[in-house]
Amino acid sequence: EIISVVGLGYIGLPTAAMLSFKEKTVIGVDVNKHAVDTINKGCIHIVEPGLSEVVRQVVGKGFLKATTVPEPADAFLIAVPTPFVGEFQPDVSYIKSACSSIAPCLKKGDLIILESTSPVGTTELMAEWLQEARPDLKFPFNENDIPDVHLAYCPERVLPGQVLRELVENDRVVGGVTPECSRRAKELYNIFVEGECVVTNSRTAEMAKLTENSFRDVNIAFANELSIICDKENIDVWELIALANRHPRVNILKPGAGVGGHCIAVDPWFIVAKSPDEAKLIKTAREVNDSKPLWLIEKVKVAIADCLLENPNKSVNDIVIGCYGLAFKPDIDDLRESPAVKIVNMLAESFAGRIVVCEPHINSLPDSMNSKLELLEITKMQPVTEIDVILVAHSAFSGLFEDSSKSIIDACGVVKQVSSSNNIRKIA
Ligand code: SAJ
Repeated sequence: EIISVVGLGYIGLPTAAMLSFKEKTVIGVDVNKHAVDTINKGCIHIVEPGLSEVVRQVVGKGFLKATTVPEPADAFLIAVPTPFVGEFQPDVSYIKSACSSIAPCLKKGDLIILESTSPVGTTELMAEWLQEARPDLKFPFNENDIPDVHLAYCPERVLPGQVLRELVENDRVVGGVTPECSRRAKELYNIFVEGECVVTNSRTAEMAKLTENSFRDVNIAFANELSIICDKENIDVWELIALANRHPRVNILKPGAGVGGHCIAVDPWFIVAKSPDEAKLIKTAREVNDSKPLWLIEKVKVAIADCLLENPNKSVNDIVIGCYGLAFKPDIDDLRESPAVKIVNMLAESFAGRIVVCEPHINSLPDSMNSKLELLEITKMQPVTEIDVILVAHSAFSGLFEDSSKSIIDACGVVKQVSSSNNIRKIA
């Protein structure tokens, strides 16, 4: 049995690695020649703990190879990106291209599984695209069909940073277009998944993925809204949440600089785009989370104004702002869709003084960031800054601010000592 994984990114490559680790012959396909060449050397082009070791082994043993042009296989697993375009409309063009590229390789009895996060109905659309490309084969359109090629939607649910463990341990939702499609897909996941593979139809499976990430987004929005209300009411939101969470049926998430990454800040829009009148709460949660960086920037501006008032001899140009953290969440090096990056860039545009940035997980700032920003080592920050802005709760930052007498804007609860208000803590 040969399994082809189309799309060798953050999901496709670990999945290909796990399948080949179980001694299956896996052909990885990606349009990115650099990624393909890197993998064929036994190396990886993404960052994920433990992955490079597995890829080195499976490529070395000949179970995994990568190519830019699809080859015949018995099962095709599609894990390509589904970004949004314009006014938050999902872009399924990568899935469409993946379908066109594998269509010539398909034969009777093959299985195709879509893993990419997708709007409801995408698996049915795939059947249409594939049917058009291969009129000689029968694809499934409803649960009563008896197709030549089986088709299912099975979303990934792994947490970046823990992908290898979660790929194996998490339960999977398996949404076959027909019951036989589900059975075949479940059989494939059983190769490496130790969690339960729960069967449903493709539309429910598509919605399940969007629901999981929207649930998290709505709950983070609740925490972010609370942090803004508490700031106004002069209440420490972290203490408040800890107290409320002692209730047996309350479990509030953590407020922060906003919601980043390429999943939670994107997927809810796939629901909103299709049901704009109905998805009121989901849309509002997105807006609450997206507006948090702007609210924090206003807090920094107030801190700058206060600093100038307290030091009449200083001008804006003399003030140094220290920003702590750029990653989209704690203890990772991934800056994609990071609210911290957005905040730091916007500050650089609007603030005349110096801005120093500390991100312990990277060695240089990406070219896309404002050129006036300076990356400093953690120990070089405190001696030069006037105002500290903590954007990511990296473990490396804990305990760093406890003796500070500076103006601190703590977006993510790193500072444990509370004095005046929650978000601008003047620790005197
Ligand atoms: N965040 C908060 N407060 C919290 C939790 C998270 O502000 O209490 C922020 C983080 O700082 C980050 C963003 O939310 O900016 C997203 O982080 P995350 O850890 O919640 O999620 P991701 O994007 O790394 O992964 C999510 C996971 N989904 C859920 O937990 C429901 C993961 O299981 C999915 O597989 C992944 O999205 C995906 O690929 O869809």
